Amino acid sequence: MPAPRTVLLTGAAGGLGTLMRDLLPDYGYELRLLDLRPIEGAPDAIVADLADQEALREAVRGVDAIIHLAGISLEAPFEKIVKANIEGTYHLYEAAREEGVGRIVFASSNHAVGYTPRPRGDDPLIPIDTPRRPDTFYGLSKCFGEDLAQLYWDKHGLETVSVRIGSCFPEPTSVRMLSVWMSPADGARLFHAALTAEHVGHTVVHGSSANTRLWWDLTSARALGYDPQDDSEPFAGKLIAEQGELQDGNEAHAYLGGQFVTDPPIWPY
Ligand code: NAI
Ligand code: 15L
Repeated sequence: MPAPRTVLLTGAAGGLGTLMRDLLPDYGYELRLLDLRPIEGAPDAIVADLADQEALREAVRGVDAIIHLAGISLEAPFEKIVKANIEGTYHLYEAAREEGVGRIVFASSNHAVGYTPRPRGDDPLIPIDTPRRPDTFYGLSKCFGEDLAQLYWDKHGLETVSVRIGSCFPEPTSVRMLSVWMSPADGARLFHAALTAEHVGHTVVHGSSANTRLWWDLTSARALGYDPQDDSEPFAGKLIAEQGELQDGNEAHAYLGGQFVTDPPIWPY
């Protein structure tokens, strides 16, 4: 597959979308932007809801690949999750199939497997084929997205890399994040690898930097050519001094999904 150049970035107004709008052009991509919300300084961005099938079909026409970030990114009532993340992702895949787009990079999440106990001591890293254990309706919608991706590969030959993103923010802000943080620069490296690796079929990868306190296995991401350069460890001293170490008896510290297991942040809209 030749390296894709024109890439539709859905969710381009969001936190991760904003970071990637800055970073991905350096890899030679021409980005077409889409979001429910207008983007300041980007008058050409497509303002559309994932429910609008006509708009999606037009948006994907002629692109080489799609990075699909749009959707509800926190916990929400089931009905809202169904509309944005389940039906919305289905509409995007249908548009891509109809317009012959060859590859999608799907923003899955650690919360698809959020009830997986975090490794302690000498426990092995969480493998990529760990059983699904969603911690929220939000995590459940990411399980759906991964299965949809598998179906569209098996049935239609549309390739996907599903990236189970840990926490991609400019800096880690909690002790848990020290283990799952993906620096924005490593995020761009991983998306670039996912867009350019050959013959990915449907591949699921963990998305994080090469953190000293890593909880999960990065082998399938590295197999795409991803070579993470960052580590959260320089942030550890300050965060641990402020928040303390993760505690054995605390349920919010017991699982990969952290606080999503006990008290998930709620989508505000
Ligand atoms: P965000 O909430 O900042 O951005 C999501 C964007 O999607 C927003 O700009 C919103 O307007 C747009 N959107 C929501 N519903 C839409 C709809 N129906 N139609 C069109 N656009 C819609 O989230 P963030 O942090 O940028 O995450 C991006 C993606 O990556 C999300 O799918 C999230 O689930 C996933 N992810 C992010 C992680 C992170 O650390 N930032 C971790 C794991 C997964
Ligand atoms: C996610 O899936 C969320 O979209 C993001 O906002 C963070 O909460 C992240 O997971 C996390 O687990 O830190």
